[in-house]
Amino acid sequence: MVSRVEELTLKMISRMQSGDDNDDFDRDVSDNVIEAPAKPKLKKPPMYKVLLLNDDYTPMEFVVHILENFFLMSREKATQVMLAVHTTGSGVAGIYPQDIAETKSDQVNEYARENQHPLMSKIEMTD
Ligand code: TYC
Repeated sequence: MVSRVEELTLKMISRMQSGDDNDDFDRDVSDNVIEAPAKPKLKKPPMYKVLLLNDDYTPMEFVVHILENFFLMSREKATQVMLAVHTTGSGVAGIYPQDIAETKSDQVNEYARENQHPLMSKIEMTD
């Protein structure tokens, strides 16, 4: 039994030897090619906000310290975000894939507790 690949190989050799043009051969070969899907089906991971919640007792300087050290903000940016949380009740410290957002939020809550401040953070899925 001659396989399809062998059949095409023999056809290619005879075409090459005879100097024929290769249009039919190209069509035969293209029938045997599995094309990649037009769009690779990779989904971007859902992103989560890490929110800081306001309270009446955590010192402003401690919140700024958190934003600088856990969320890598400049002093100026950290102060802006801290004041936004202070005046509105909550604010976004950062946006990350779920596992990173959970870890950051847990680290902030643990660090605040260790330092006897009531500061809390939580995560929320982005829209
Ligand atoms: N409201 C606090 C104060 O007046 C400051 C504060 C800001 C606390 C942001 C928590 O997430 C917070 N000292």
